[in-house]
Amino acid sequence: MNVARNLSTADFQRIDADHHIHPFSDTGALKAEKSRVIAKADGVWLWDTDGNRYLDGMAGLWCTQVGHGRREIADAVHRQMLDLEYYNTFFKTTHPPAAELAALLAELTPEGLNHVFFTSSGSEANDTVVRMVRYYWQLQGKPQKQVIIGREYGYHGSTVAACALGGMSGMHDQAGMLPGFKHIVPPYWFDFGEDLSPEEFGLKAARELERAIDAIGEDKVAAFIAEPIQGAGGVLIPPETYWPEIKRICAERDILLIVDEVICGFGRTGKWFGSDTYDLKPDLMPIAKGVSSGYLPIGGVMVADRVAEVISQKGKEFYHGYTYSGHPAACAAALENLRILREEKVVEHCANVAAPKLKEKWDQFADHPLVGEARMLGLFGALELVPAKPSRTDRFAPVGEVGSIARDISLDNGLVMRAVRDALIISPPLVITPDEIEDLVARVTRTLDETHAELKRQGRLS
Ligand code: PXG
Repeated sequence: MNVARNLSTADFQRIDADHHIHPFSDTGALKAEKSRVIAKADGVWLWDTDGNRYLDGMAGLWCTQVGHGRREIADAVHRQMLDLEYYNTFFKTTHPPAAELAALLAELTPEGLNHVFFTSSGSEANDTVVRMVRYYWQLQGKPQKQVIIGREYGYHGSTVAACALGGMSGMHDQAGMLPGFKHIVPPYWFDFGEDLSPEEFGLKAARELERAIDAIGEDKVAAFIAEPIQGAGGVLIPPETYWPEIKRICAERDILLIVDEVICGFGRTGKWFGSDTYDLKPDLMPIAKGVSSGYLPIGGVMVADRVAEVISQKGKEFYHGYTYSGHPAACAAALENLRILREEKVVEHCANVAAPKLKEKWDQFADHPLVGEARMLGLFGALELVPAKPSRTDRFAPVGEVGSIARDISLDNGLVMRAVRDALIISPPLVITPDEIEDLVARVTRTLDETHAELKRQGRLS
């Protein structure tokens, strides 16, 4: 594996620690800890440079819908690069893959979303959202409508505007908060529900939007942004009452609805989009990740006809764009990935085979002494780790330590899960087979048992 450059795992770890600043990582701690060096992947499996094999329970980073190592995508990108490796889409120019992908996305995304602005990532998509929303309201003669309301624990990316849209307080503390953004409570019953039923809490959380609009003034509020299910925030599946109430409020108020489908899109919820699962009609819909299964970086903003028409009929030049908007090779990767999703009926496999099987097993984890809640929809879920049951208020302190311990034990068991606070998160490739699900579940079981034993040893459990 390392023959080409003749470097050992230790060499990679050393040059990486010396020169590479990693995203969302504690650089100092990482130097001491040594990174895993992932060198190969196929299907749901990853291998590191020492030949250890891991089941990729996070689909890369919530993106590898069709699994790793699909030669057809590599071949499509290779062919495209030989024809046209790069040209821009500015100044009255297009190229075949960008045009084709735009039309295909119009076909696949929910009704009424027939236009796309291409970006290279979800963060760029959400920066585009901020620019587009403000431009839209200017064109509507309401330039004072600028405030965008999001949610605590929302994640919309890491550029400056996307960070402000999101509700991660640690990020705001480092980045500084921009004016014009507001966050309301997330529909996270397990942590915020107090003594309400999930249904009562869903209504209460949704009505915070109404209260926020009133407090800020409807004439100043441009839009509400939300993920159908909050991913990086901890796979927060809203109570059933939540989205209908949000829809009612958005319909009654003069604001746009932005549905961030960067994680939920392209099959994760068992339908093509989270908007299909919750019957949402977004005005703007950022996408990324699953559109290319992560094979090459590409994202975009799907724009509803009613917004696109205002921009094209009332607008002039929209001063916005990225060098790589609609990059030909990235579009080719997306086109081939979408062909696979459709022709191999990957979303149907997720909905009818993989998700029901994983959910049946996942629900049983709720009986484990360490698990306060096991939640799952489509092919993503979370296990809330708690010191005592059935309490939802008694949590480990400091928050996050136990999650990290469990995540590390999971890796030792050859399963990549992610820890969010003290929840373990899973989001495997959508093509995962029933046998691989059995394997995954066995590794989760071992991880929970070993974490339980380790916490007892540390005296964190009575
Ligand atoms: N929106 C959502 C809903 C996301 O989850 C972005 C936008 C930004 O996309 P880019 O492509 O700019 O990263 C995301 C990204 C994690 C994790 O640890 C999650 C994301 C990215 C990195 C880490 O859960 N989501």
